Amino acid sequence: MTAPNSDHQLSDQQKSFYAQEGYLLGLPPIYTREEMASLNAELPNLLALLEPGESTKDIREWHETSTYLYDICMNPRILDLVEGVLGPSFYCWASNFFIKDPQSTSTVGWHQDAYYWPMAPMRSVTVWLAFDDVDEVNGGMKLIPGSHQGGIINHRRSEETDSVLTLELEDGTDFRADGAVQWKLKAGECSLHDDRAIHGSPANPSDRRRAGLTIRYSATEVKNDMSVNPNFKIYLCRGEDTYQHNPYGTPPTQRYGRPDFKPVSNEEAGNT
Ligand SMILES: O=C(O)CCC(=O)C(=O)O
Repeated sequence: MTAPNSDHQLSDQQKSFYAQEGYLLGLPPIYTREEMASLNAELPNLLALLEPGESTKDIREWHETSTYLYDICMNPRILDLVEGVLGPSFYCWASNFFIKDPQSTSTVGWHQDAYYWPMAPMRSVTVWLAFDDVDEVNGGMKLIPGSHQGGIINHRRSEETDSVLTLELEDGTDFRADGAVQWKLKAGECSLHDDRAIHGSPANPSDRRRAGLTIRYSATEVKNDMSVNPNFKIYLCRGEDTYQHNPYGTPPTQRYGRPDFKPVSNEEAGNT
């Protein structure tokens, strides 16, 4: 057994739980409440860059142009956690807000991230960083433990729902949702989940906002299909990139900025 030498290095027990169940909760906080309050106080500067007709879901890959987000993605406490599941060499390639305002009817349909992403092999992890306290009352995420071991299921089109995703899985037909784990996080805490794990979230009928930032990391062996997601750029976080499969982005220099590309749709961009 190897003992972790920092708060955020995963123990052998946490690594085997992740391998078995496809997620990790109960991790030490990334940010204190005060730090999180100050990050939240900055958020309006980013929201101010949204154009008419856009929503917070359009804040996608803005870590490429905002040190505000890039610094979060490169936080060594987060990288220690990610290294525990991906190994020593990995990169960051995506960040995206999932914000449900109070009384929002918006949902996230059940899905597997890997179904959307034109990337192989499937060795990616999502960090879901809570900007608010998140639980069953304000539309917190749910995940089916062990579902990452069942293979990738064909997703259906979901035009009749309030889901922010266009393709989803159906409870009872494609899988059973009754064993789902409920996400409960305090602001400043995060979770990890496997790119094949089935997850989603209901509406937020409460008076509390539910905001989280997803950050996606992949092992350097993972190659993106540029013909499907031509905007793809990587930022090496740890180790060495001996594969050189993917194009590199340039780290941002300004605090807030937006990239000059616009994905046409989630499906076409290969994003969730
Ligand atoms: O924030 C949510 O409710 C869902 C997030 C999600 O689907 C993801 O992290 O892939």
